Amino acid sequence: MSNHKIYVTRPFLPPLEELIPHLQQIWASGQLTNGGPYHQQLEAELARYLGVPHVALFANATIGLVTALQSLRITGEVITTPYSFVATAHSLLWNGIKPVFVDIDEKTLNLDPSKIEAAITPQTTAILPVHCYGHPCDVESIQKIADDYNLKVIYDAAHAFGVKTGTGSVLKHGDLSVLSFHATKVFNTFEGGAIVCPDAKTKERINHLKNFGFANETTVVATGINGKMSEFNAALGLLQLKYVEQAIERRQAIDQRYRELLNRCPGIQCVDGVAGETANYAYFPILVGSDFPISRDALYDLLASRGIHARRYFYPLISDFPMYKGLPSAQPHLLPVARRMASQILCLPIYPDLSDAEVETIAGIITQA
Ligand code: T4K
Repeated sequence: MSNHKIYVTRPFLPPLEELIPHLQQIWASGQLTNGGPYHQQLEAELARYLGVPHVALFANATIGLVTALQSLRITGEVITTPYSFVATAHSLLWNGIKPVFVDIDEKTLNLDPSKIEAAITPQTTAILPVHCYGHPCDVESIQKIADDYNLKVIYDAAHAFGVKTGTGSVLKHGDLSVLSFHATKVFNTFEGGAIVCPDAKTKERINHLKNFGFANETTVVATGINGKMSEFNAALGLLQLKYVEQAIERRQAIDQRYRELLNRCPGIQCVDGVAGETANYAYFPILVGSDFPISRDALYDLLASRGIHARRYFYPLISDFPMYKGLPSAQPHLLPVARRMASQILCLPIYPDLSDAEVETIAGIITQA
């Protein structure tokens, strides 16, 4: 195993020969992008698979987030989590919006609803929570606060492909949800993303915004951007969709095996999802406590020395990056839980091609550290 690198994730790729007929079709039609047949088919099939009203495909989730905020005309201040990938907060700065960081819940590692109200000011217009690792936020409590204060809710659902709670798809909550189909995600189109829209009118506005603002050949109704997904990426998505259940099943088996091997390891805590959810096993996060024999970073280095590239998602906190750390809400003492989690987190490799033997080796290195 020493010559064989293991990464935190590896993309699931459908058989190459299945892609060829689609490439031939794209070549024959000459329609490469701008809402062609593959784009339309993937939007329809994803809406059906995910159990959501409408899906608007995007070139990636970051442009999707920027556009989602634009489409709802969000301004002023937006409450969000410091414990995420930096794209979450960047989407606010790209819209000239001030991020207001609020601490996270220590069990779910998602925005803590009990701390949101104290951060609301007359400038607050929306909440931008993240379903971190695909574990659902407390959507009911967040919606109640949004209703009480007349705020919009945009979910960064980059990790939450296919996740369901007792009431169906988690993607139906809030005003909009944004998915990522990046190569590292459970469902990938190499690069890609989508906005889940509640109705056709909202989707129409989003379609204009992702196509420079064009409503028709000669009418520009908004300062749109180019956020379109190409036919190639959409064809990849249709192929992925055939195999995604199988890929999630394998992820679940890996998740279960890690838990069996690590659950009794002193100082290691496997981060749990929420009871009753249909999970997607996008990540396998563990917390390395102070009672573990070595530090989180020493464990990260130990694994790396054995060719295993775990990742510290999400360390550093977004609020520690230079463009955010001067904000009043970024002050370290205001975000104690996020800070503790960022110092203890380690995401272990999880992807369909990871073998049982590799999972056992990784767990063995941890338990013997
Ligand atoms: N919101 C949230 C909460 C997010 O997590 C993300 C992205 C976004 C928004 C924005 O979504 P997009 O605009 O990207 O659609 C990766 C991804 O680039 C990023 O999409 C993802 N979140 C983030 C959590 O992880 P890096 O810089 O850690 O990726 P990288 O290139 O180091 O890849 C990690 C490992 O994956 C590599 O060590 C090997 C493996 N890998 C990666 C790529 C790209 C492959 O095996 N093949 C590949 O093609 O950010």
